[in-house]
Amino acid sequence: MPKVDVNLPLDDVAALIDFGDDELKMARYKQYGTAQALAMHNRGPITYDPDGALSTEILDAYWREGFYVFENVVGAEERRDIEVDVAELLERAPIAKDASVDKHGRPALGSDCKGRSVRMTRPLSDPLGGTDANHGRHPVKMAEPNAPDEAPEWVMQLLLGTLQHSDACLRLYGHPELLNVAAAVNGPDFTPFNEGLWIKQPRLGSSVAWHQDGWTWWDKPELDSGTHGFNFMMQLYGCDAANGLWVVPGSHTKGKLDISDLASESGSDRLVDAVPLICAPGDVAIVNRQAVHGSFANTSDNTRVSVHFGFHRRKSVYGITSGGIHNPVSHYDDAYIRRRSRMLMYAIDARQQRFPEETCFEYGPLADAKDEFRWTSAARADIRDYNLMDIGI
Ligand SMILES: O=C(O)CCC(=O)C(=O)O
Repeated sequence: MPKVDVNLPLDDVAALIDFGDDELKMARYKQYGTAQALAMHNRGPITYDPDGALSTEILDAYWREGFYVFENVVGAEERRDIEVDVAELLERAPIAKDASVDKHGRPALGSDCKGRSVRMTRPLSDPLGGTDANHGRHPVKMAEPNAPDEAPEWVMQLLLGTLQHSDACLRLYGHPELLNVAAAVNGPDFTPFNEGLWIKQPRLGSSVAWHQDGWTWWDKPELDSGTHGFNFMMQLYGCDAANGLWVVPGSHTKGKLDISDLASESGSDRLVDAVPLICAPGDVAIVNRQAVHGSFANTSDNTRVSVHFGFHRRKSVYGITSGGIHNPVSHYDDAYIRRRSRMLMYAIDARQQRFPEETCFEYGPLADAKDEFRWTSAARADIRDYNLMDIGI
């Protein structure tokens, strides 16, 4: 099986990469958080009630905690496809932030995209905390361990518009059981949000400062725990307290929280109530976008590759003018939502071609136009820069 190559000599630097004076506190925090996470009742396979609906227990746990870990969803064969694509994407990463070539001198991944694509970061840094980026939603700076001398100057942290770069990610996007979950959580007329591939390379991966996603509905009377939607996060190699996402359980029910206060009360960026996602390869977490979440610099030996794709309720996006982070500010009318939703149709067809024995998901809103959306070379051209029409709210 090809392995993601991070091009870093590991043995002699292992002992040097840590959180410095805070290393012991960090180690205890990770150990405690892991125990708390594993004691929660929000993990297990995707199961159904006798009437065929997603299990009530799963839905109750998701709405209570703000996240759920679906175990063993993506099998070895599909993970291998994704691994091959991810290895290739990393080979094509720009050699530096805003560079137009990769390390082989070829046009870099994303260099010909009009929409947002690659985010390069300094190893183990926090590029967002304490800045105005993303409507200022990351107020607290995270600890930044020293990078090893051998580290490259830049590492790829995120690729957006993933579905145009990886057929394997496109096929995952059409996963029937996950789309059943999306329908159960957001209603059968659920809509896309956006897609990203998050990569935390060992001893290099940078942090993502604590935040709550969403900016559109916080002050509106209609706000409830699900207004800003959710993300699925498929873990290619699994994840743990060192390289994974942390979530504050229940925080999605509390409206917009003051993250600076949470950090002050905690005495550091180690938020006291947070727990890490603990996943095995092929597990898929569903994480409410309103939950407080973030991830630390990855000082561990383990790579995290998370394939993210998010969905909204139609009523949260229909008729709204929003954007500005993932996509240009746009008005989300019927035509816009329908055009963006074609990605689901292509994904379902691409998946059917690869896994013909599976029963496909029926996406109601575009069921009348199935034949328009076959996954062909013409379709490949049609989805170029599709993420300019992400549905950010
Ligand atoms: O996976 C991560 O480390 C960060 C993901 C995140 O912040 C998000 O999806 O909003």
